[in-house]
Amino acid sequence: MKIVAVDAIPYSIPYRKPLKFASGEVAAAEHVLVRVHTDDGVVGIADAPPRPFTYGETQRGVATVIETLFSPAIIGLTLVEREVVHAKLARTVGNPVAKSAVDMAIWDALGQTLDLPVTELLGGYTDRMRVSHMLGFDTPAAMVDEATRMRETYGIDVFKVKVGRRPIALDIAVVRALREGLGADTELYVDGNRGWTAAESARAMKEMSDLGLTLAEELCPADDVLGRRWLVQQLDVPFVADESATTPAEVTREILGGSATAVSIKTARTGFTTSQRTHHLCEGLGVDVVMGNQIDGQLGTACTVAFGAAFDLTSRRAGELSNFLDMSDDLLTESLEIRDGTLSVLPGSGLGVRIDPDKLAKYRTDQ
Ligand code: MUC
Ligand code: MG
Repeated sequence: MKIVAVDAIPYSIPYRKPLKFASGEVAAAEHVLVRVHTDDGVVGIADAPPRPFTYGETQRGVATVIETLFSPAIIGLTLVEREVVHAKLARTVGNPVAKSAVDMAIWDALGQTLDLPVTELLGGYTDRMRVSHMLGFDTPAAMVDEATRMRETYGIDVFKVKVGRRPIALDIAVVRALREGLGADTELYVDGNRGWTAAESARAMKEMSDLGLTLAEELCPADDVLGRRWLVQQLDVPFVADESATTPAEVTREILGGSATAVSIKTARTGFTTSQRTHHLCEGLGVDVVMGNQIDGQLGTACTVAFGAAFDLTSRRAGELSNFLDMSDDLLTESLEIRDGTLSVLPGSGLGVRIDPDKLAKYRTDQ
């Protein structure tokens, strides 16, 4: 159970179609595979997707902070000393995605060691989640086509629509086309990635008030403190904090300050250990949770569904679990399968996933 080595392996897999949104664009999964090795020969794995436009981390930075600071700090600890690991990693400021991958790889190794699924160690509430698909910027017709294809092929009937462009009419036209094209029963919600001002957000939400949206996420910057509170007070749907609530402390600040009324939990940035803290906080505060997507590949998605399925609150809403479908390939030996709009937790101990060594050799960029 003792940690003897930690690897951080950069790799790059192109997307078939880049995902575009108000704060950036992702054309390739330039992530870091993290492996935690124990003295019993167990290898836990997790994925770190650097998102410079959200947290300031880069692929090289993630690999370097793990190799130079995190690995020496945790070698010699055992897999059950997760709070000691948490405290040691917390001595470095920031780097949420790098810390989270180390944390989740330790949980995977622990699950394998105990021969139990991580999702059961976390909470074991259910074994699956409904899937929400995220639609990046495009023309109304192309976005309706993509949503229709997702519904026909995978049974997905919940869509998060990226908004935040100017003029606001561009995105309103998309959401209206989606509602008309998909019908009244499809769930639609919007995510602005801070692209609009509070006033633009209020106007857009008013103009879309007949479209039956269920959530609005991060439409304007949380730093515009009073504008954001003013916006949130006038909405009749939960307002989801994503980039503005990346730690339990930020969640507390956003919710108690009236700047959000729901929270996106992303395992890519809070791992399992801190996501547990955020979940318990949201439960105590009585706010909705969405399991978000950090534009994850299959390994990251396996982590999200393992956590989301572990609790009642996190499994109630559809989780954002499908963006890996846009990647041209992946690293796992067996592909995740979305069926009838649902993704099941993988069976087996730990996270239940294995890396294909040929694929890793093909896509790693450090050799
Ligand atoms: C999301 O929910 O915002 C896009 C940017 C980011 O930070 O995460 C993704 C999805
Ligand atoms: Mg978001």
